[in-house]
Amino acid sequence: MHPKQLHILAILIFLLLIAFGIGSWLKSGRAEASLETIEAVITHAPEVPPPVGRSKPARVVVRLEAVELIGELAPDVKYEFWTFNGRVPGPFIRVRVGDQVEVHLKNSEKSKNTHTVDFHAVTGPGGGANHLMVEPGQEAVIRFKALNPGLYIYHCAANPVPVHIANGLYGLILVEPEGGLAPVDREFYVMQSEFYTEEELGTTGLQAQSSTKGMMERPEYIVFNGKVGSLLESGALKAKVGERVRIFFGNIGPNLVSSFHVIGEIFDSVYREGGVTEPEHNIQTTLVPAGSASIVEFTLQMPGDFTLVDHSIFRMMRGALGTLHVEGHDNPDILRKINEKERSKP
Ligand SMILES: [Cu+2]
Repeated sequence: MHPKQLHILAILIFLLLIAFGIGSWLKSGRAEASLETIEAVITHAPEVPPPVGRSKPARVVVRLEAVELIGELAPDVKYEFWTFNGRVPGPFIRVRVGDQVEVHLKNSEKSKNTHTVDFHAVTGPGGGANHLMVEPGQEAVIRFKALNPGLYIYHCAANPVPVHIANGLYGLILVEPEGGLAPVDREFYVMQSEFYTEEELGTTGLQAQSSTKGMMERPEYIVFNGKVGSLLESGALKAKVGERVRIFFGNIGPNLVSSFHVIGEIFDSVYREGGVTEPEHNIQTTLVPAGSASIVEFTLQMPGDFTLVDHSIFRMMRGALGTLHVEGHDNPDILRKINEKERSKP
């Protein structure tokens, strides 16, 4: 080939490559722009947002605010919580695989500390935490693509990370698989965590956070949904005989592994460590690592009170105790007390 022809050929290839590059750039831009924008429905524990119900990905806007406030850790026991949206745990976020999640993190102007979010559902350095680091009164925004379905933890990751987690900055995000999860009658959001205070368990008044006890892994309080008794009495979870229940159970730690168990129930299905592929069946107690989550499902056959515990059972004395109150018809074929006459004789 003549050198001049070669030259022209090279220019042509170069132009083609540019055209192709611009084309695919425009295409990806169009794909991003064509996504419907939706404001996320977010809920506080034990409420769960409704299923996503979308067959296509969307851009989902999630608004979080880091707020430091004094609240109740146990009756007459106060603690300065660091929260997302004023509550511990933070809101439940529900999206679907392929969604583009746009997270707006505001740090309240009343805050004294820098905060951020590390989403375990994010693929990328720091789970987004580097981009979301915000000073009091500031706001930062990220967009991430939900690549992997599952139930994930999110938590603050500002320095010192263990203290920001220990003070209450965590929550759960569910990334639904294609087609969503199987429908159930009731869904609940329960999250276990520890609190490390200078003063002993039950000391009244405002408690000081203790990093020394945190490092020794010696919590004073181990609770469900941010405080002792949050799921007891008027806070009990409620359902009816015949209903199928799903519990999204998170364990942030910061140190302890949870042996999650519901007294008097067997989990028909457990999606271990939050993976929403094939569940395990007929599980009595499921191990939930610190910084992980599990989805458990069961159908209610009996009325009464079913107790949620961490089966490292002394922890119930530190607060890890909840109730699922079930109403409906009795089922004596499954369980009943029998009288003297009915007893089988040897
Ligand atoms: Cu923080």
